[in-house]
Amino acid sequence: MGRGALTTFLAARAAGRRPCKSADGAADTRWPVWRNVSRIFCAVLFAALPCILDAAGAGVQASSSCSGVVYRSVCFPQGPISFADELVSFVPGSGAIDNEGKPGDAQATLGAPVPRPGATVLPLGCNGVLTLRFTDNALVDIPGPDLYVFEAGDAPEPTSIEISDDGVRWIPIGRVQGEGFTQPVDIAGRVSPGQTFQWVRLTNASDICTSSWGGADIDAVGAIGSARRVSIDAAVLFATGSARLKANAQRALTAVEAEIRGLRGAVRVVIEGHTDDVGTEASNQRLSEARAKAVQAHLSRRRSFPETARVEVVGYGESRPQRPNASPEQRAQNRRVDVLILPE
Ligand SMILES: [Ca+2]
Ligand SMILES: [Ca+2]
Repeated sequence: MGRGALTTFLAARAAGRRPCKSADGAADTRWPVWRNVSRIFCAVLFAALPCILDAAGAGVQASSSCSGVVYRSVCFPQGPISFADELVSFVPGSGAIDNEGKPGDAQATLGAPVPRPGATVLPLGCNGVLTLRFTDNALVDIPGPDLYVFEAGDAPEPTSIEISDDGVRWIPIGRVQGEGFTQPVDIAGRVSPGQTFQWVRLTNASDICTSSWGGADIDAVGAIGSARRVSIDAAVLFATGSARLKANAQRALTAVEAEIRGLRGAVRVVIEGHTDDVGTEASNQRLSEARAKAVQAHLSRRRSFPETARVEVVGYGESRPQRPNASPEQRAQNRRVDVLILPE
């Protein structure tokens, strides 16, 4: 490490910043030699695990300019819940193998990006399609980038992005190709204000897929524009067909009520009612609206909503199932009340 680099390093420490990586991540690609020297310096001088993690790209700390956590220089205001939670499906394309000739692990794309080296990623392969879902959060449009695809290959390849609010109807967002490890995506102009999305679909852009190792290597997918989502089983709140809260319903609402009470600043709270597909569409629509209103009224009586919160009630009937309504278990999962907490 040269004198200039050492001065920069110490200045960063004095300023309370983490010196292993620049604020915009430029050091990772512009000065690879200094990056390695910095890692050794960090390990020897401070023996600090967070420092090593940061140099490796994990980025798990809040910073002065980020209210959540930073992963590889990208701020995720809602922290670890920002990332995709569930693998819906993966259809590998040709050449969907890693450098050792092994197929990737689609589960590895869930959760936060993994520190490298040794990161497990998913090669999409030529025409490969990966569908993921957010469950404890949802994607929403905010000013600037809303979604990040963490791509781990040395030569990131174009990937088409689609999003959906029901897993059936898909909105094409466009094609992304990052110059580094992250690929920012802005959904503005393609969605309605305040609309939330749980599904994301990544498809390898086949027209440029020419190598034997086709497609991008996906590490993680995170929503920087993220709404907190809490789903409550309707069976613990209501009797069958009823919109009157059970006597002990408060027990199931305690956790989300505590979250709502803790909200600060301008936020939007949306209470959504959902049913399965049993009965008529019209009756399910009425029931879902009535149940969402019952939850909102109950929380209002308890003065749970901060004055700065804008509260909305929506009934979606049977139009947004979480599962295909193909079994009693799946129908039960679709009967629910969702509470979404969004940035204003
Ligand atoms: Ca999540
Ligand atoms: Ca945006």
